[in-house]
Amino acid sequence: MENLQISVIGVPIDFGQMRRGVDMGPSAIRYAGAIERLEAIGHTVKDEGDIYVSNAAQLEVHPKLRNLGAVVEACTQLSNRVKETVEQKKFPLILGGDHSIAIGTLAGLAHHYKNLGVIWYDAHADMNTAETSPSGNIHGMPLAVAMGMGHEKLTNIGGSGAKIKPENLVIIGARSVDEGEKALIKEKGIKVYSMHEIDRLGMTAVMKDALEYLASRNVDGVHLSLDLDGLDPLHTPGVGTPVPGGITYRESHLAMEMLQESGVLTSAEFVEVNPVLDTKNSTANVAVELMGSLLGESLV
Ligand code: B3U
Ligand code: MN
Ligand code: MN
Repeated sequence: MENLQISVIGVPIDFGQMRRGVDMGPSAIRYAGAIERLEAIGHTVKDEGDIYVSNAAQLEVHPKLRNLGAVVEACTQLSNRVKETVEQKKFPLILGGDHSIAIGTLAGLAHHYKNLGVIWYDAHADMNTAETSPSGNIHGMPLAVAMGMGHEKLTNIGGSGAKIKPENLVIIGARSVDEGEKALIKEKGIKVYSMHEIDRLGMTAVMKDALEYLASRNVDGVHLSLDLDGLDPLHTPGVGTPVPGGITYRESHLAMEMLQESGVLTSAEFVEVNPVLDTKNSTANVAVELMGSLLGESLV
């Protein structure tokens, strides 16, 4: 396995949804030993600290795009940091924060990767716009924004236009998808491995197919965006919107190991860890264990 230069960037934001505390995700993940774990594999790890996000309650009342200004500010900073990290030939590892931060991550990656593959590991499709969102929460919108849809303050982060192509995206673990998102998935022909496919085919076949699909698209990099609510809440209870019937702990390790084996991964983010909703920091612990499998830890 190749030893990487990993840059860890924390994004302590909870404004993309309504439950406070997910801004403590980066601290919880560090506390769970992320840096040491990756160093033990043999990687050179630099903790770049957190980007600055004011944790003051936002005054902005925008019922369809909650805390828009704060999200734009954080994602703009993150986009620049991710862009610089890639330019320095380092591997960006982003710690959330709620999933709205993926808007910044993907905008930063898009400066370098013109045909990026994205693996979205999540119970949700995160493909709403202000018009289709049932909640007004921006953490349910990052994939729509990255495909160039939504408020222009969001789609213009890191430059105007789409940052990823719908045909270069795979979603794994979906089981709570809104009507507007279903219509968009159909319209764009997006590859989704819902819980149905995972149950029916098994995770081995799902990952094999997903990786073959991305390879057939000739992607120039692969980003993993892992929302801890993709797993079953039995394993990762510390998330804002748990959905029962999710991916198991072992299936998730297998998915990470297969992604590592493929050798195509170029960046990753772990989001939605909310230690306030947790006991004994268990969700951050799982995040760090999965990071180990993703980045080359061997079992024997
Ligand atoms: N699809 C719903 C719920 C949701 C999305 N992402 C999370 N929850 N974590 C929405 O609000 O857009
Ligand atoms: Mn989710
Ligand atoms: Mn998500």
